[in-house]
Amino acid sequence: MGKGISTTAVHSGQDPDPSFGDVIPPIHLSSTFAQSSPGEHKGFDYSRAGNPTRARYETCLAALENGRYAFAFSSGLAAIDAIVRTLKPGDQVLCSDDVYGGTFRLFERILKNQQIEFRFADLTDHSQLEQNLGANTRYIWAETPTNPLLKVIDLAHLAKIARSRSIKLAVDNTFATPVFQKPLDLGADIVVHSVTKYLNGHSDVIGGAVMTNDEDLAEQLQFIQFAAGAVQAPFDCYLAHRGIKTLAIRMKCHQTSAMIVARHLEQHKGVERVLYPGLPSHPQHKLASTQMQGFSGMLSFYIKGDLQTAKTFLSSTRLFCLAESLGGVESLIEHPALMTHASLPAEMREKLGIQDTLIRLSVGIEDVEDLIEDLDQALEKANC
Ligand code: P1T
Repeated sequence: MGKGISTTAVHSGQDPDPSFGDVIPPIHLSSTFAQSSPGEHKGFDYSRAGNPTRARYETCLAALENGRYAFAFSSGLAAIDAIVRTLKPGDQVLCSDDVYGGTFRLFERILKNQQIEFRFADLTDHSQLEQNLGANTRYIWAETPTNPLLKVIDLAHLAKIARSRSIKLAVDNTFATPVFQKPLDLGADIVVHSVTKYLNGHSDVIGGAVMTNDEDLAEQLQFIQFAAGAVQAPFDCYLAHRGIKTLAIRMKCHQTSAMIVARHLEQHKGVERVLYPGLPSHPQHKLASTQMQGFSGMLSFYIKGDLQTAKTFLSSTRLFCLAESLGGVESLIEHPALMTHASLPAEMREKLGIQDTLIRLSVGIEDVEDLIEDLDQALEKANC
């Protein structure tokens, strides 16, 4: 098999089916599998434990991230939850301060009650990283680029610090995707994805995935997947596996258009500041240019004005759909403070810079001239 990511995406886990030679393997919807005598079967006994459609898809997921193991979960948050379930009471996680609001909510409102301590720090600042490591830190948890502020964190540095202290490094690679960033190659122990986003790419599946090369972690994750049961259903595995085939070409289009949109907004009189790792004005642009092979399709910006200006703008776009989520072929727009990051305490949002004028775009694969025209007419309506 070829080593390029497009080849992997199209072929991995997609050998023709042996029964009739289907080039697209059939979907195995069965919840259970016949046994010839107790414990004797053809490799699958019950679909929570394993399913042929899921197994093919997991083969592809692992290959995309250069991992040996992958596990498919029913959502990105279920995948994140499974990773933290490898910890025990008293253990600590040091997490990047800017993460998806739902990740913060899961950590602080559910897993914290199980006596797991979460610390949040700006991991772009290496002194904050060192200061916040404790004797019981078991995971460093990084989203990069972060959601929604697009901060870029130095994964090779984190991996070095983590390794020197026998801490595991977990990276949420949802925004970058393996097309633009491969955390395991940079020294991470675990990669997690909200498959709901770019991997599936068509806004019609909720899913999550965990990839690793660590045999011990893989054994624990497989057990948690089986025993806790938040597995991805076969039909959703099929859809996500199908979506992945076009991942590389979609990502190239997302990033080309996002760069054009970012440059356009940066010179617009109605825009205060644009956050996009591909812009030279981005504080970690240099790091992003070496750590990533592309800058992806997510960008945020501060609109000039106040909450009302932002609301008018958000209600005025026609192509950009006002909705949570990201990474689909269609462009989405949202207001982090009132939508995806509403679960963060107001002081934390303020401190981070998730203000009322912050707007996040997921730039889709439509014609970029149409996208710009849409943003311009909405900015005009908002009196910018
Ligand atoms: O929605 P779910 O599949 O459970 O994935 C959670 C998740 C995990 N990690 C990152 C970086 C994410 O962005 C998300 C989900 N994010 C959104 C729904 C959003 O609009 O930002």
